[in-house]
Amino acid sequence: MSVRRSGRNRTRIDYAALNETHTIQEHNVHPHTQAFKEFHDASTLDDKVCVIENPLETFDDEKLRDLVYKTRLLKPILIRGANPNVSDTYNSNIQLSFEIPAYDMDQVTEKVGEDHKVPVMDVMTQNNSPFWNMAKWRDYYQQSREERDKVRNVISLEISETELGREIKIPKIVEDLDIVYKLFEDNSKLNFSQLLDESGIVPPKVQKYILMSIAGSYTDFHIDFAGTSVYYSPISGHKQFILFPPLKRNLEIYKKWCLSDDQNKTWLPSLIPTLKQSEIARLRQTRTPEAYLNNGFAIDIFPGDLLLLPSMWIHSVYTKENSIIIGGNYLNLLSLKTHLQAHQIEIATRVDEQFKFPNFVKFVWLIAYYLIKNNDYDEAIHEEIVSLLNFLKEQWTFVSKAGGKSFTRRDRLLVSKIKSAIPKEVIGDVPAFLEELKIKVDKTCDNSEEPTRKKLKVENSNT
Ligand SMILES: O=C(O)CCC(=O)C(=O)O
Ligand SMILES: [Fe+2]
Repeated sequence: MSVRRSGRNRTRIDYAALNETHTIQEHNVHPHTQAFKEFHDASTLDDKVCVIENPLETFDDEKLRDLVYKTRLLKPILIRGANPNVSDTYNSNIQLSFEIPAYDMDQVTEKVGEDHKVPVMDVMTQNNSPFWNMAKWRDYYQQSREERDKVRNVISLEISETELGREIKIPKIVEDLDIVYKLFEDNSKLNFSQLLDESGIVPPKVQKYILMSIAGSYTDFHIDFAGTSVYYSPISGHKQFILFPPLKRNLEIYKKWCLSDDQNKTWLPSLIPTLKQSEIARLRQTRTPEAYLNNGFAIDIFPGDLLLLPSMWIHSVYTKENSIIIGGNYLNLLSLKTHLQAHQIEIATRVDEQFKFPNFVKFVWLIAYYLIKNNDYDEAIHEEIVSLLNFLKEQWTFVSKAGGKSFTRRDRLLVSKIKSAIPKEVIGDVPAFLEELKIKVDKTCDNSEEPTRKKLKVENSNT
């Protein structure tokens, strides 16, 4: 199982200093809560999110698919009242295929299992505490505010293999987009799933999480692992997100902030300057997606809503009321380039393995294999495929140039890690495989309006 958030690099809260000015109760308030609330008051949604609310006509899977492809999954999509099981808010014109039962905490506990282990985050330190199971968590969740010792949050409990998980059907659009899910799908033509099975490659468990948050919980700014896109749908409660688009300069600031020692003292948005009109004009010239040209914003998420968060958006989350949410993460072809970029950011910000997408690099090789065998790509994802080829070439170059005097112990470890990520038993000879991929890319280049071969040079990505 992959844990979704890291407390790494975070300084401990100085409780002694807090004691001088705060009451014990206030120890449960994360230092950024106030700043979050002020930010929230200051912003409006405008055209920054595609909001589907009270549609006059049916909004179904087909319409959502059109919207996703029109926006290339670059802009957040929020569909209000999408879950028929949340009858208070459900809008019957919304007819999307997914199944998320609206269980309360007792039912969730029963369906997950009382003894099931639960990774619990201490909101103040943002670290996970061991030794919790569902029964203990249920008892804690049902306590009154006065009875609780601390504010705790559960955001990393994957439930695919529980009774609850088996009852949940993820949104059809997510199932269609999730490229790793596709690898494991039964496909008689390619028999891909059997090949993976024989090679001992198992599906990553990241599709179905249950999040259970006590009011006052706060999850500080982060990018979800491998820049995965997210679906997020509350059953109960009230959540608030602050979102920043993955503009290059936002990512640079984010990286520096992650590497600094004082995330608890520094409110990330205070480091991000407001975009000037002249900069917006310049970014437009560089083909920066229109959906990225904003200064960050807050959104409220209610029971029955379905939020589709695009790849690599920087976000923090505040819990207004005790909340239960079903959500999940997925890699998709439209966002392949940003997934690869997010992977480099994780390396640069020294994210621990346990907080990463499981076997990410292996899956990148397998995605390439799938694309070659399935002939499943076109001009629409041209740039993504070029990035894919560049990334894999780089991996291979690093491994094949391994050795020599300048190689440190760290380099050797890295080489063995990169080597073990190559699924040779599936893809066969690596240079031949890369050549095959290059030929395919060249073909799409020929059909594309993009500047062609120049793009194939291996970009230096030592972020
Ligand atoms: O709901 C929360 O507190 C955090 C949600 C989130 O962004 C995540 O789990 O990655
Ligand atoms: Fe997140």
